[in-house]
Amino acid sequence: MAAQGELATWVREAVASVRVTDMHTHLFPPSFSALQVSGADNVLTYHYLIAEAMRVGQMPPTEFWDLPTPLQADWIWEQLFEKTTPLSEAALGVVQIAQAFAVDLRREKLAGLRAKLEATATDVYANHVLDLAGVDSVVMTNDPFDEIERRYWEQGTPRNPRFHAALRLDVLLNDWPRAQAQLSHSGYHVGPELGEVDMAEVRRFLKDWVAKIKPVYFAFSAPDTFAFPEDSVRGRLLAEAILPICREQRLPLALMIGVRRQVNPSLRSAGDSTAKASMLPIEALARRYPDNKFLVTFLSREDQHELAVTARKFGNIMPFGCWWFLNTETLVSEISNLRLELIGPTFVIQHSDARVLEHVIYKWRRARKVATDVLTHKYQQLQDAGWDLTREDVERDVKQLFSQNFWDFVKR
Ligand code: RAT
Ligand code: ZN
Repeated sequence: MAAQGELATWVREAVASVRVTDMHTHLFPPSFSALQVSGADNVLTYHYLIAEAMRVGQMPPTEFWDLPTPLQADWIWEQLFEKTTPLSEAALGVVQIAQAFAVDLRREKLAGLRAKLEATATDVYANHVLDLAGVDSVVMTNDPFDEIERRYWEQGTPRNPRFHAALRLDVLLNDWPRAQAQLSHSGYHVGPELGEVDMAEVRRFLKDWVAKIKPVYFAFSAPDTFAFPEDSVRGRLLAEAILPICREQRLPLALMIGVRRQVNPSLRSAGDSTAKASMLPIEALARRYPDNKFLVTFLSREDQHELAVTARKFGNIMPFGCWWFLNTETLVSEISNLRLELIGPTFVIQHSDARVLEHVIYKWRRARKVATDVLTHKYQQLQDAGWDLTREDVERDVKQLFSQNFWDFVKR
């Protein structure tokens, strides 16, 4: 039996050294140069920080959007690091990125960060940043309806093997007129009616993209009003195209539910919000399609308990991460505790949602800190109950939570 200090050391060391699979990001490899995002100005103009800076400064959003990126970064710096103290999760994150690059942000300011971070990343730099974060590999968000991105895939652009693909189907499921126009343009014969023949063409499109990018899963985000089954374009596309192809290709479908897009359009990328959604569609999907696998995350805090309970009922549901507005120290701690209490270590503890390469540094540092606290407490209870815990147990659990559960589910 470990002494208390020893137990805490086991957990701290296991969590500090585990090689993470970051299963949902918006990162691209350096070879996708027009899409790859890194460097100080991009760190500062993260949409999480734009929303926060707008609360401090008085600039009308239209004026802000007209500025070139370096001036936007300067303005955000002034609001969040000079006029106020960077206490929010995202602002603290900037300070932690700076610390990882040995920049004393208070003294060297934004110029210091600009000097150390690479705005045009090479593979050497990307690998260095991932290593600093202890991230073994990341999963991208790959949109087949994005003109620029499509070109990279069609040219067979080689990529850093630490970047895995995921096929993101928001346009297909949330904006059928646009998807239909683009599918037709790319040689798939789909009319607006979505009859049998059109559906077969959508399936052909999905299979072509599986062959092209070899995704580890399909994904889409949906509003709080998401319903299933449903006699709608989305409901039919899911039932007749996406789920059958996922089954055939043995790919999970990731559902990200509860985002209210553009509640304040003037904030553009920072204008989305959250609302509680229903668990019934997830229950229906898992029950009706036992041969499909579902990676599931919800954006509202209120949905987290129901999700954990639903995962108890269906082994084909894998809850993942604490998404977006939930990725705060308080809520990750609460949600991770709740999940451990209801389903043990059988979930994916976190994903970063990094949009800028350097984000992985602070997002994973935060995730590790919270996980260390939560797990130490749980293991202590277990030991107090007389369970002879070993260091190997701790290492196995940590590996499962930070990487293995995801891969086992993908490969199941
Ligand atoms: O977390 C974010 O950065 C959001 O803007 C979204 O990208 C969200 O994570 C999504 O994948 O839709
Ligand atoms: Zn995301």
